[in-house]
Amino acid sequence: TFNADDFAYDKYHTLEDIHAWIDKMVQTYPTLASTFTVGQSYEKRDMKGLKISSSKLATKRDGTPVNQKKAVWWDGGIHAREWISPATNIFIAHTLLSNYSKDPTITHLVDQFDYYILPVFNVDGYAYTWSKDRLWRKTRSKTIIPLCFGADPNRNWDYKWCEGGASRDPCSDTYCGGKPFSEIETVQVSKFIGAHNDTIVHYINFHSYSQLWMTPWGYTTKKPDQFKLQDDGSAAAVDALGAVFGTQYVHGNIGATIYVASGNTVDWTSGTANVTFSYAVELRDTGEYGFLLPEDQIIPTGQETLAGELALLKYIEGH
Ligand code: ING
Ligand code: ZN
Repeated sequence: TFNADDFAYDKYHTLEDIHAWIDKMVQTYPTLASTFTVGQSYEKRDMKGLKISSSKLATKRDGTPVNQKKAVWWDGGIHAREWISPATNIFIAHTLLSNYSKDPTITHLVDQFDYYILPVFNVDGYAYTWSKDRLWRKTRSKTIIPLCFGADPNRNWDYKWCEGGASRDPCSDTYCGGKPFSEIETVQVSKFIGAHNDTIVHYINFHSYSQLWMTPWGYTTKKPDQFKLQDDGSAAAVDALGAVFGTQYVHGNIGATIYVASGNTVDWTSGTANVTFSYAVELRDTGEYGFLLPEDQIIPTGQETLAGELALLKYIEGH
């Protein structure tokens, strides 16, 4: 056990420690933080998140209050081995909480939006990377092949499911599952987003690695009608991120920027749930360490990603 401020933000943590950290945040910042769960995983672990919500009303640009706050969803660890993504969500959540009422930009943006943060989406896979196989990616469900486990939770969504850049082979790392939403984890997150899609305007699905800030579509190299509106937000994020330490990110549509990958999370949040500002971010690095990013890069990655995110939130607030 630990106190909120002696949590080692410069280390990677087990799922148990991350869930204990969430509880500690709620105890330390009870007026701002609460827990939520989207349900349990295939192996019955809690999919536990941290909600940040201030009691102040949000305001329009002319200063008049709005009743219904808009909301933001960020998640990490959809792919088990991408450890920097939970760590970055943890760093950002802690910075928002500990700087509320101290830093004017953070205070303003915490008042303007409610935040749902799920640091570890793929809880079973994440536990498996600590216990058995550091480079595991998928969920841990049974498949029709006895020796092959899991589907890719970023190929399992019911939007252009398994049309391209995904595999029907249960032994593949990009296995799309036996049917759309075959995985309990993607079902539960999609239900939560669907139930809140009157308020959620912004989604980020954090991955590593490659240093990319991307928007739909992933199932095709074509761009959606709203591409410019979305990608201008990526440009604002990438500029602010690079200004911190000079880290270079590329932005654009998924299909043209990394590769075609259908049934992915943000195609569904954008195409089905109408979350306009849906992003997929590939954090550090560009391949030197890859998934095994050293712990001394956790805080710098958190700092620069927070700067990018604050710039994007300001952009979204104005659009
Ligand atoms: N890359 C992502 C993957 O799932 C991606 C790239 C992101 C594809 C968003 C589609 C949508 O393959 C990693 N490293 O996981
Ligand atoms: Zn990933």
